Amino acid sequence: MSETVQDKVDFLVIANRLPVDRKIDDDGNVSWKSSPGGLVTALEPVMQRKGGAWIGWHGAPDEVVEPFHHDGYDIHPVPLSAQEVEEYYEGFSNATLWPLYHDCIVEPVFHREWWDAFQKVNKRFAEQAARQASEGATVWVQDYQLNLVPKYLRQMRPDLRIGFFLHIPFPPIELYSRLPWREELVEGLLGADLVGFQTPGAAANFQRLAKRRPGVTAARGRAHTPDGRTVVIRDFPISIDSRGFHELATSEKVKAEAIKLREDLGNPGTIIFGVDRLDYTKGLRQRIRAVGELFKEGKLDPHEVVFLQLATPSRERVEEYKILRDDINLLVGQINSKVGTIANRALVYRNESVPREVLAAMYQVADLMLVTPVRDGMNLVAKEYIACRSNDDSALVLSEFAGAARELKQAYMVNPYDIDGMKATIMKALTDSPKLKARKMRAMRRQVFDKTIDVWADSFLTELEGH
Ligand code: ADQ
Repeated sequence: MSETVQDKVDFLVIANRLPVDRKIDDDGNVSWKSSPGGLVTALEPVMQRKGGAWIGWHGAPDEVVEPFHHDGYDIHPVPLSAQEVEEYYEGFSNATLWPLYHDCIVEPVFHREWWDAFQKVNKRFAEQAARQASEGATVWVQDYQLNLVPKYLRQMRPDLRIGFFLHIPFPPIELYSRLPWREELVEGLLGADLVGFQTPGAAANFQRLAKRRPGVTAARGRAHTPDGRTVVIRDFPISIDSRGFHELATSEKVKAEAIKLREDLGNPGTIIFGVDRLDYTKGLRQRIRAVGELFKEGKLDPHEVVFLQLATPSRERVEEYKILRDDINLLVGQINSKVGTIANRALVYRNESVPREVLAAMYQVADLMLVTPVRDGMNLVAKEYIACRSNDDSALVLSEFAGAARELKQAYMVNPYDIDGMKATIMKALTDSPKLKARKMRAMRRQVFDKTIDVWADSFLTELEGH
């Protein structure tokens, strides 16, 4: 396969971010390393097979980076100015669409100048794809930041096969209707041949909206547009590289890491674990409050039980995220000042991101996993935990508002808004018989190992290419 960047390719992925991170060594040499993520793992082999390209932002503002070849496929960095990062990314994507699509848990912010930037940047991504795609190529657009790309790209290149996948929920019409630019965004997605969602409910919400567009008819997962096209609307629940996670978790290195971790935590009898991006959709406030109360009421003994919560800093320049960070710090401090001792903290909270091996070790030592989002498209953490566990004596507490709840039906389900209910379910998950827990874990493991990330990518692309 050629090592130089190709003029045109048959397969393109467009995502807000590139699948690579820049590394600069001590001598100032620059190299790009694949970022360890499920999407990259799933799509790399497809792109290598088809000779593809990835279009996305490289993560630094006000800088033009030339295209380059990486690990068998091409990378085309799209430049963004600092103002565009503020308005298109932090603004419209993460302070307008993100909260709106997550049931308005926090108030979405509407600014006309953010909308202008959103359109401009989406057009830039579409133009880049239009330049790189060969006749009849397949283009796969990822996520809400690029909501308008299918329509723009269709206008520029009607010959292309265009797929779009939304990684986050799609809200009901009553909430969506607040959006001043709702028509344009629905039209944006209708530019695709295939629009994929995490759950059937999200697909149904979009279908209802599509039907309202003048001249559009939509039923049973198909919308017919006035220009004579058929848009398929369907759910494709995303998953993880289950075998990869399992192999990592059972490697000697991770086993050693797990022993060390357990020691660092004071060799407690039970470890409760949570790991999330520090985001208000993840239900951290509710989860920490519930576990804190169980400690305060003496139902959990801080000499026996440790709650380890990891939260990766995220979107730190968006106001709601700063408020959340401060709230959580306060809550953790309040709990630890009342329960446990200096040597024995009940709640170990780390506001950082950890390498994959460390995360796998944490899943390995966690007797109970808490995944309690107030709304989540899928939630990969729940699936990663199942894939990493070789020990059946463990339990997953899962919010019914995560897309994953549709598949991991044997989890201990909770409504995160119901703190008492969540406390009771946590106690049940800790005290149920090992036999019952083992049965639940086995059923969930079958699910996670059957429906892996490559099954997800293949089924989406098979549907798109058969269009
Ligand atoms: P996210 O909202 O980012 O994804 P999630 O699906 O849980 O949520 O994925 C987070 C990923 O980050 C996981 O792979 C997890 O292991 C990793 N991670 C989190 N905290 C970490 C830490 N402290 N250190 C290291 N790694 C950490 C969006 C949607 C989800 C959807 C995914 C994929 O919001 O609903 O499941 O996309 O479609």
